[in-house]
Amino acid sequence: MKCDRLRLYVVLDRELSRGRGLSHVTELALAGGAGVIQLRGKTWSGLELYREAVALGPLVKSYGALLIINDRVDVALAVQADGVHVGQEDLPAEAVRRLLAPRGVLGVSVGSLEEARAAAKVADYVSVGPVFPTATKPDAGPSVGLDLLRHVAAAVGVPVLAIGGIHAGNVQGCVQAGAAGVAVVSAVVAADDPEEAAAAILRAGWRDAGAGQGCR
Ligand code: TZP
Repeated sequence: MKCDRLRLYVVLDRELSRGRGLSHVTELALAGGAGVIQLRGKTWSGLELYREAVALGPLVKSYGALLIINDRVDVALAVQADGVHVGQEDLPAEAVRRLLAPRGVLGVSVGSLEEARAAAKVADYVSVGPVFPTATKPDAGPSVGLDLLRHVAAAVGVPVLAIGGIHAGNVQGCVQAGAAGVAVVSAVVAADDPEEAAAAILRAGWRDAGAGQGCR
């Protein structure tokens, strides 16, 4: 996986897109520099997810970005997405790894060092969060802060993403703590101008960084 693409990872959320279609928001996020788009629809039917993923696939590919499906390995395989992202309550990462082709990208959400160490044995990246308080995922638990991000980034041999409450004003702290990238929902999906919001996060986070910072 080209690690630089992980710098800005946008997680789609229909509830936050202010009536704009997800394809439209995705196109703007990609134009602003997002390297990964995750389709997440926890309450959606398989058919809804499948249809949206089919629509997004060629668009994401045309920008050289990755399409990741949240949780639903079956949908990811059916649409030949680039990979799957699972949380601690989803199918175990080892089981997902067996289902995905060896080169399929596997991401795992973690909220502790132990979870990160376990996930890193099979995952291509882990996301740590919520780093900062967020209203987007009320069941995400208390924020874990930059210290845990720093510890995870130092402990595991795969790229680490920061997620939760991240925007252009705090992304630099995440990068300094060792994050290879940031995963955001509201800062891009709910922005007045998602393209500029995406570009602003990248400018703020990687102004001084060399290529590959935070990559393993
Ligand atoms: N996992 C941990 S926090 C979170 C997810 C999906 C939501 C992040 O949303 P936002 O709007 O970027 O704070």
